[in-house]
Amino acid sequence: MITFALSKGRILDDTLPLLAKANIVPTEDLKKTRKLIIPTNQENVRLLIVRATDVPTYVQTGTADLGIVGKDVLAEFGAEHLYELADLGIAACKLMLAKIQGATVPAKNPKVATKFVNLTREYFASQGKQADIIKLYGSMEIAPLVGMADCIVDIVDTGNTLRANGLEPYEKIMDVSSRLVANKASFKQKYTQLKPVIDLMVDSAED
Ligand code: PRT
Ligand code: MG
Repeated sequence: MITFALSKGRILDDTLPLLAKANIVPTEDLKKTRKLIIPTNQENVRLLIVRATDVPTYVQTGTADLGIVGKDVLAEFGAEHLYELADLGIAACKLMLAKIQGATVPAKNPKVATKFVNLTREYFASQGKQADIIKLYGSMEIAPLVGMADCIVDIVDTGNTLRANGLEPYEKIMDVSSRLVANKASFKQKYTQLKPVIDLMVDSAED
């Protein structure tokens, strides 16, 4: 059995065509079903539909052999625990520092709200700076508006969400796209089964 961990939302939409090119087609309409373990047309391939931030955990524990996850989530989790097999180029965006339009962020110990605590700490440390990091689980944009933080670290795509909240990006931390990852033991033990699936997905991602 090959088990894939995938997250609903934007990654899934871009992943289904890649799976289809590897001749892996879910037996249920993922837009409609409430099932979280989804069989496919291939008897030995199934999909687990999990939270985006939980994909690395499913793969690291070997519950899933393969997963597709944003580089942001992977880097925050600690990419060294998994094999990062390929950049699929899907769900592209940027991890950025953002602040209130026209505001200045204190040079010393700014208060930074984010769900990417590790990446934020590493980014400030790489610049020889410290930050007071405030962990949030979503809607980071609110934090500067209500005076809880000087700035935020969040994913930016079009920039519309920042603009709609009177914020602006000012430093890019990293470019993000989704990665195909594998459990280290599975990759070795199931190599002959996994190899063709990985190759087909990577080839179709490059097209
Ligand atoms: O929803 P849940 O808490 O389960 O997890 P999630 O919100 O992290 O999952 P999901 O499916 O929304 O995102 C999964 C992955 O998609 C992320 O880990 C990123 O790698 C990638 N991705 C690509 C994005 C975006 N684009 C994106 N625009 N993830 C989030 N956003 C959000 C962002 O957080 C912000 O609220 O969209 C808003 C910004 O978009 P713009 O276009 O207004 O700039
Ligand atoms: Mg979401």
